[in-house]
Amino acid sequence: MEKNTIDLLVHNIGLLVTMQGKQEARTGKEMSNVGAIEKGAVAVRDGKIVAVGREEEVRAQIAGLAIEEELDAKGKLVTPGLIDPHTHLVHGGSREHELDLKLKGVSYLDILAQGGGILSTVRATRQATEEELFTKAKGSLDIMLLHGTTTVEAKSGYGLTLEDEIKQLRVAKKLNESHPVDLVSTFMGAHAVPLEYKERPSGYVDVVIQEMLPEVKRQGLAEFCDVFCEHGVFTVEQSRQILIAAKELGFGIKIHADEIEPMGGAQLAGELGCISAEHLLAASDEGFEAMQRAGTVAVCLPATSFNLRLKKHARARTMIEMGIPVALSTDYNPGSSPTESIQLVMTLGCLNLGMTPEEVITAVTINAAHAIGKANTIGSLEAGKQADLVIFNASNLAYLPYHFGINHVNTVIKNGNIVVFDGKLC
Ligand code: IZC
Ligand code: ZN
Repeated sequence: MEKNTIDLLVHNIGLLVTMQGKQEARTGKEMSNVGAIEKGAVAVRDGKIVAVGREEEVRAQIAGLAIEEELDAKGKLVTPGLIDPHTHLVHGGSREHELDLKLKGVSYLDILAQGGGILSTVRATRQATEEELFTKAKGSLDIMLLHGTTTVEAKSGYGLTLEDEIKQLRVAKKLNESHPVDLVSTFMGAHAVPLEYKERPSGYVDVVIQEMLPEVKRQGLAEFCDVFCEHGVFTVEQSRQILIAAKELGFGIKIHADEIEPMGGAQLAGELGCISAEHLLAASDEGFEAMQRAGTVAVCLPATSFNLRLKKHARARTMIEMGIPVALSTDYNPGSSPTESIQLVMTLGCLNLGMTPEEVITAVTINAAHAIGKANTIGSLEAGKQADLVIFNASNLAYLPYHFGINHVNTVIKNGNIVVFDGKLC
């Protein structure tokens, strides 16, 4: 039977950005429709939203019900919980030693080709215990939550043996079970060719397809499979083989496409019907057309291009105009994007990709939800969806990307529970 009480009423919201309206992935001008309401309120019961809108309307809707707790938003800005749809959350070690190489002009792919980069994190991750990986990733998840992120996609890909990939995925599963932030897991055994297979990369592709994918599926440890399709990593043909095998096993599929070299990864994403394609700095118009036809979400990662000192940016404006839904993400990882802050990414989305504050908030809420197949439960504030919302120390959307490099979060509500209050974890 329905409870006749309201667990939490968030009221006195100055500007309530709901993302109400079209719930399919948003493209073109729809990316500017953020469903903003002045003087708003949100009523929550059992972790879900029961009413959302202008405060007087919400109060009328819930009239007669006892309200267990009221939270005064003090006229501030409220948005849906932010979604980070592309991270390499679970890993051992860090790579600050690469900064010096980077400053000397050594490229990301050259560092990898010399056995560093991803492969140095593979060594650290293989050496780490499950507990050590858990503690480190939990620290990062706490930082993400403090910055307003309530759902995170997390990839494996630093184990590169069946056992070590499973170790990473088990950590993500345990974090999902124990941390307020929800995790969505992606198997990325095809993140790099391990040194053991340096002379025989096709042998490693066989291991990924024949051993790893079926076992990860059997243990139910990942929803998605991703491949790093890049010069010197996995070819388009190898990526195709792996993603087709994953699709046949029932995984959703994703691809790191055309980040540094134009490889045809975006075309492959469209051809195979990937749910998302990531990076895309070097993607061609043909690649974009294929993605547009397939409805593939473009996940742009501007903190990565910033950190790699690339002169180029993903062509977000072109994609938005072509009708490709654009999402934004941190790409949090120890090499090319050591930051947990989705707010920094929002600033870079504006300043480096030319997106407006409205397009940016769409990209980290409803479109990010689509990139991980979760738009039926998160990504907007609507009756029936999860009560994931953020109160910012701001009165309008533009203030978030404008005042950059700091944390604007005041309060985070996750599944109806206050988990960050006054900028601190509860
Ligand atoms: O550890 O460098 N790009 N994978 C693809 C990464 C960056 C993560 C890393
Ligand atoms: Zn990545």
